[in-house]
Amino acid sequence: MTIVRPYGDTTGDGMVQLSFTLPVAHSKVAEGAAVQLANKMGMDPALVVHSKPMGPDFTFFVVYGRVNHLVDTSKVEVVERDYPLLTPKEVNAAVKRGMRRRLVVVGGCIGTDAHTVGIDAILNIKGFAGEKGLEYYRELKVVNLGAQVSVPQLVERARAEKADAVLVSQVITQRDAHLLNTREMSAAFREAYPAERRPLLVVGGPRFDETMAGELGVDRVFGRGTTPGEVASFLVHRLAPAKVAA
Ligand code: B12
Repeated sequence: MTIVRPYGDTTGDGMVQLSFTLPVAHSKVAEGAAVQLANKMGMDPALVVHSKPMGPDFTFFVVYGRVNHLVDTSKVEVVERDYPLLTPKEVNAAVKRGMRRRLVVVGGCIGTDAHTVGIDAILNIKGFAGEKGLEYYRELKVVNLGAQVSVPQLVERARAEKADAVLVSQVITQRDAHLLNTREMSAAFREAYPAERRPLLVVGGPRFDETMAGELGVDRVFGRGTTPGEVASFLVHRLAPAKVAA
């Protein structure tokens, strides 16, 4: 069974819920406009189940309704994890054997982005979702540059620290800032380093498409819900691979 439909009240009834804001003052007309939009998007019938003024000139809506579209799960393209998940102990052992020195990670939020909670979840010792962050790993040296790091600053620090991997977080996606900043960052590293010496480039954030690594010029993209263990395992997989199995 690879063909599925959304589920609301009964299996396969096609019911979905959608939220959005229109630049229209809260009114009956605004609600009608919301239904019209939902209809044009293929929801029929569509019911406004929540509407709330967002200041005097905008309205936020939640619309519930039926779509007729089918989804074929056999045609879905995703990035599956193609490396084993290791424990901190296994990561440390692999780095020690494979690199014979600590693996250096430089991380931060670039551009004007000040959302540090995500990168801290990965790097800080306290970690995320019950897992310790990369600072906890004895064989990893972590340099967390924090928020609003410029690309030149990041490149300079990566060089100074002899970084093996550079971890960048981008949470703000307004006007595709996350994509533009990531492309700028990866181009700067390609210019600053000979290909074989360039550090591994990793970006993460809640609204990245994980299939876009190649397009963005980075080695891996991590999306929402990423845990530090996944990142540490990936770093070892790419930087000390042969030794993982040893
Ligand atoms: C907390 C927060 C803030 C705090 C940030 C505090 C801080 N020190 O980080 C403050 C109040 C400062 C803030 C400010 C702003 N914010 Co804000 N903020 C949020 C909020 C509520 C939560 C973000 C968060 O902490 N998530 C928790 C972490 C753990 O999740 P995460 O970031 O997704 O990280 C995980 C993964 O994505 C991944 N990951 C992330 N980074 C990386 C990096 C690597 C290398 C890897 C491997 C993985 C990885 O791993 C993490 C763990 O799983 C979100 C809304 C939301 N609910 O998400 C809005 C939100 C991100 N903010 C938003 C906005 C608009 C702003 C402001 C512009 C508001 C304003 N007008 O001033 C400013 C911008 C400031 C700036 N210069 O960046 C918008 C962004 C919209 C958009 N399309 O870009 C959001 C989505 C709210 C909204 N719905 O409008 N914000």
